[in-house]
Formats: sequence, C-alpha cells, structure tokens
Amino acid sequence: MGILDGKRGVIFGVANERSIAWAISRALHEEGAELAFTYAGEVLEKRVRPLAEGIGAKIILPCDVTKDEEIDRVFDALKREWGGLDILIHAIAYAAKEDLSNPFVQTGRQGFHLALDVSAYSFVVLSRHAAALMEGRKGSILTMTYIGSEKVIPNYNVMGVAKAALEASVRYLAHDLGPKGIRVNAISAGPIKTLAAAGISGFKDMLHYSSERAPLKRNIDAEDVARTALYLVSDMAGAVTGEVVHVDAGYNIMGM
Ligand code: NAD
Ligand code: 0WE
Repeated sequence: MGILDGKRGVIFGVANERSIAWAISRALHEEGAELAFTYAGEVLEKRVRPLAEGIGAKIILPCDVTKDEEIDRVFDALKREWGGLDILIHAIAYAAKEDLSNPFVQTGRQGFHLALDVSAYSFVVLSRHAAALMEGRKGSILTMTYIGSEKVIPNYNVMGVAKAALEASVRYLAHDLGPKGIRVNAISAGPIKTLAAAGISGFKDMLHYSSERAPLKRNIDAEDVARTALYLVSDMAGAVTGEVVHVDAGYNIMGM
C-alpha cells in the first residue's frame, strides 16, 4: 500500500543516478506510482534506460524540450498507452557554459533565449500537454528552482533570470489550471552535487558556505528534495498550489 497507488507520472530531467529527478522517481515509485521517462538525446539514453527499466518503466522516450515534435510524440504515447496522467515532474535547466562565467551584462540574445527556452518555457509547454491528460484526475505538476531567482548568486547569471520566469510561470499556471483541480508547485533546492553542478567552478566552496550559514548547519541531498516532492504530488498537499517550497536547510531565511 503506497500513497501514490494507481497514479501515473511522467519524469523529465533524469541524466544519471545523481539527478534530482531520479531521487524523486525512486520516492514516487516506492509509494506505488507508475512512471514514464524521457531523456535529452541518444548519449543520455544509455544512462536513463537502465535506471528506468530497473523500476519497471515501460514508456521511455527521447525528448529535447527545444523540439516541439519530440514533446508531441511523448504526450501522444502517454495518451495512447495510459489514456490519462496524474503527475508531471519537470527537472530541466540549461544555459550556455560561457553565460555562467562571463559577467551577466554580457549575456547575448541567443544565450538569453536558450536559457529561457530550455529552463522556463519548457515548463509552460509541458504543463499544457500534461493538463490535457489530467482532466478530472486531480493532477499535480512540479518543477525545480534555485534561490538565484530571488537573490544574486555570482555566476548563476541568466539562469537566475530564467528561474525567476519559471517561478512566475508556476503561479500563472496554478491560476489557469486550478479550476481543473490541477496543482502546480516548485521546490527551491539548496546546492547539490549533480551533473548540472559538476562543471561549476568553486561549487565545493559554495557547499561549505551554505552549510555554515544555514540554520540546520548542513547541506541537503537529493533525497531531502524527493521527500518534499512526494508530499507535494500527493493528496497530503491537496490544498497547496502556486507555491515555491524551499528545501535548503533554512538558508533562504537568513539576512546576515
Ligand atoms: P541534472 O544534470 O541531473 O539534470 C538536469 C537535466 O536537464 C538533465 O537530465 C538534462 O538532460 C536536462 N536537460 C538539459 N537540457 C535539456 C533539453 N534541451 N531538453 C531536455 N532536457 C534537458 O542536474 P540536477 O541538479 O538534477 O538538475 C535538475 C533541476 O534541479 C534543474 O532544473 C536545476 O536547475 C534544479 N536545481 C538544481 C540544484 C543543484 O544544486 N543541483 C539546486 C536547485 C535546483
Ligand atoms: O540550476 C543549476 C545549474 C543549471 C545548469 C548547469 C549547467 C552546467 C553545464 C544550467 N546550464 C548549465 N550549462 C552547462 O554547460 N543549479 C542550481 C546548480 C548551480 O549552478 C550554478 C550554481 C548552482 C548552485 C552556477 C553558478 C553558481 C551557482
């Protein structure tokens, strides 16, 4: 008996076993959810397919979110195979490497568009497709964000602007989809050493800095995020929508 027995969810954003989306997937699966997975290109299929098959996934499809055809194909398959959907997990972000190291003021049009397209617009288009499959099912939609949307984190740059757009999108989507019983929320996670953090210079120092200042005096891991994700997609959070929940050991409350 799990709290998600009979629920069906689609996961966007697993790259490897360290991905936040993978920790969320394991937590949802343990509570009885049936999951479908997407991966961003052939290189990642080698990593994602074995993980997904290991928890019994039958629907595993490519989806680069900058390509409308690939998004259409995923939701066509979900409609055909399942007929409906209860849960969407969005854990995707990307900016060009140079835009995470050069001064923000130098961000070009192309780099700005790419970061906002992959990291914010994708949430809108995926939510629209998901909502069409959630009619009469009390659906739940969840994305991942970071405090760089609220405050300046050096080098986070255009990603901070994209996360600000993503968090505002959570609120507008919650307003649009609320009348259908669909909830839309975000988790704002503290820094975790995943693939997306691997290339960031000084990331280790950031972990040290955060754990010293956070009220709980520790860093967080993907399982901390996964437990909050489980709550947010379950009926336990049945009256929670449009919210950004910080899972950061309390770091965000500090002023000094
Ligand atoms: P990750 O590298 O495991 O996941 C990022 C995912 O984005 C990958 O699966 C990658 O394939 C996907 N992606 C990138 N471009 C894509 C595209 N065009 N189409 C489809 N997918 C694409 O790293 P993660 O840390 O698990 O990141 C997941 C989410 O969590 C991101 O939104 C990230 O901003 C957010 N987040 C991470 C941290 C952290 O410190 N790691 C903190 C707060 C929020
Ligand atoms: O959202 C993120 C990172 C997202 C990300 C990571 C990369 C690295 C490789 C987006 N695009 C790229 N592009 C690449 O080429 N995080 C919350 C993790 C993160 O990234 C930072 C951080 C933190 C924390 C960048 C600078 C400063 C802090």
